[in-house]
Amino acid sequence: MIEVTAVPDNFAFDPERTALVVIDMQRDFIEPGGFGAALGNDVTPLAAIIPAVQQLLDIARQAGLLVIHTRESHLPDLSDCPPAKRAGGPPGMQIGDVGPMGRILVRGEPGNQILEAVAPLAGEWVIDKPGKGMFYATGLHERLQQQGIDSLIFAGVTTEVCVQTSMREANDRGYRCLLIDEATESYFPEFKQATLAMITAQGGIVGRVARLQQLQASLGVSND
Ligand code: C5J
Repeated sequence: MIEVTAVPDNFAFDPERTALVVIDMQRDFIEPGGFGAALGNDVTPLAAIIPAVQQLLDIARQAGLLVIHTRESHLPDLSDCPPAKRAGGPPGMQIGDVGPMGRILVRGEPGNQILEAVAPLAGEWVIDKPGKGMFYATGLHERLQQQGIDSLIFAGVTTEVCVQTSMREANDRGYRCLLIDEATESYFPEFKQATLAMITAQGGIVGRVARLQQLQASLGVSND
C-alpha cells in the first residue's frame, strides 16, 4: 500500500487496484466559444487546470494506473435524456439544441470531444455518461469490479457538479476516493472551495483531497 498525505488524513491505496478518473474535460465546457461560455460562464479557471491534468495523467500513466476519461453525453435521439434534465437549460440552449460547437451534449459532436491536450491514449477507458455521475446508466461499477479496482483518484470539471456527483456515487459503492486539488475546477471558485470542504468534512465523509505534488511524491515518479 502507498500513502498520500491528504486532507483530512492520509489516503492509502494499492496502485494495482486504483484508477485515475478524469471527469468531462470536454471542449464544450472548457474552450472559449463552447456551450459553457455561451451560457455566460468564464471558462478561464477551467482552462487553467489543463497543465495539472496533463501532469496527473503523466504520473498515473508512469505508475501504471488504469486511466478512465468520462464525457457527459447523450444519444443523438436523446432517448437517454430525461425531459426534466433537458428542461433545465435556457430555451435554445438545451441538450440537443445546436450550440456553438454542434448539438449540445450529444455524442460525436465537436463540442462533446475531450480536449486534445488531455486526450485518452489507446487502451484507456472512455465512459459516455448521460448523468452527472459516472455510475448512472454506464455499467462502470461492474467493469471496475471485474478489474479489482477499490480506489479512485479524481480530477476534472466541474468540481461541484460532475466531479462531486461521481465521487459521491463512488463512495456509496465502496470505493476509496481521492480528489486532486489543482486538477479540478468550477466556473465559480467559491463552489470549488465549498465542495472540497464538504468532501473532507466529518473525517472525510466522501473522500480525501491531496495536492498533485503529494501524489507524485508517494508514487515516486518523475516529471516528464
Ligand atoms: C455540468 C459537469 N456542470 N461536467 N457538467 O453540467 O460538471
